[in-house]
Amino acid sequence: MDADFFRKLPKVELHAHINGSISVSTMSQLVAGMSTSYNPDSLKFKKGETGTLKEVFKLFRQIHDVINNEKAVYKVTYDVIHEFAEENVKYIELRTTPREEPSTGMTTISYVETVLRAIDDCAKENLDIIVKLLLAVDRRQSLQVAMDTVQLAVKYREKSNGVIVGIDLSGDPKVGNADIFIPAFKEAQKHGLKLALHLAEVPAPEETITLLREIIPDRIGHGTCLQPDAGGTKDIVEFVESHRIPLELCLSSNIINMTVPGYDNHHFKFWYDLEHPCIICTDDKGVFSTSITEEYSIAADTFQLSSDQVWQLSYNSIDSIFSDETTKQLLREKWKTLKENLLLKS
Ligand code: 6MZ
Repeated sequence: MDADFFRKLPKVELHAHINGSISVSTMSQLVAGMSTSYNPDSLKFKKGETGTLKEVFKLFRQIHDVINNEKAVYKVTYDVIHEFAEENVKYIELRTTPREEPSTGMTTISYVETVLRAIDDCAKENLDIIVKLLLAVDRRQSLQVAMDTVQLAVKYREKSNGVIVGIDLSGDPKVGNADIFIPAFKEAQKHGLKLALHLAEVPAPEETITLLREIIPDRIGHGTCLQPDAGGTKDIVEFVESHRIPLELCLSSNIINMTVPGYDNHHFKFWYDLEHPCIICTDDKGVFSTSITEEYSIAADTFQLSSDQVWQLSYNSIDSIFSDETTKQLLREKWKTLKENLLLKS
């Protein structure tokens, strides 16, 4: 399998934060038009660099300083969708935290409307990619803000004709206690929104088991420390396994921010060997200087996956998307059409 195989492989991306996915090209164009001292190269980790979670989250604050108006939000969203489409991602669920910026007049409402407008404009271009959106709750926020985000998601799901499909919980995993958001997550479930929660990105067994039992999320982001040898517990593993809660796994992100010591040690292996639903994702392709193509290639190299296994990994991800059976069937047909060509050539 060469680089071309991984690029041509049809892919699903289910864990991509919009502002973390910004490419150097987009960032350079945005910075060029601003009176800012930020150098686009300083707003990401270069290949081989690592950093603490504190450093990672400082970068997000700096990126937010640049993406502080609707025009920039539009451009990032629009460019990110095109970049994933170029990598043969056929279905993507982007996620983003509605943000207000009084200095530019941007509100959480105009933020969400802008992201949806960019998604809609891409759809009008007939790119070969289906784009859905999750609205994110940041762990730093209050329950009231989380409730507002759920209300926004409910309102704009209707207005966007179903582009918004769910709610994400993210933010610095070392900050706050996610238990406080349980009423908001229950409200989201009441309205039929799906939940993708960052859980156990760092060891947090009590928070993790409480959220699992109270909410039963539809997917887990990272799940780095679910297993006992990583700071989790047997009960947590049993819960996740018995409920078959899919895991969004972001290999390079975990290595770069040092929550996993090396690719060989990544929990992908633990869950893949259990035949648990595992989805390869990028997290923040811009910040971590990676791509979904590279992440598949790294997974294949590290865990000695054959081309058939890689194809199956990508194909099985379709089962975990937050869309209806018709969309899943459409994607499965697409994968089957593309399969023969891809595997015969490799
Ligand atoms: C937790 C993360 C994250 O929402 O402005 N985010 N949250 N763990 C991670 N692993 C490294 N990577 C990104 O995108 C940036 C926001 O996504 C979340 C953080 O809340 C960050 O501020 P948006 O589009």
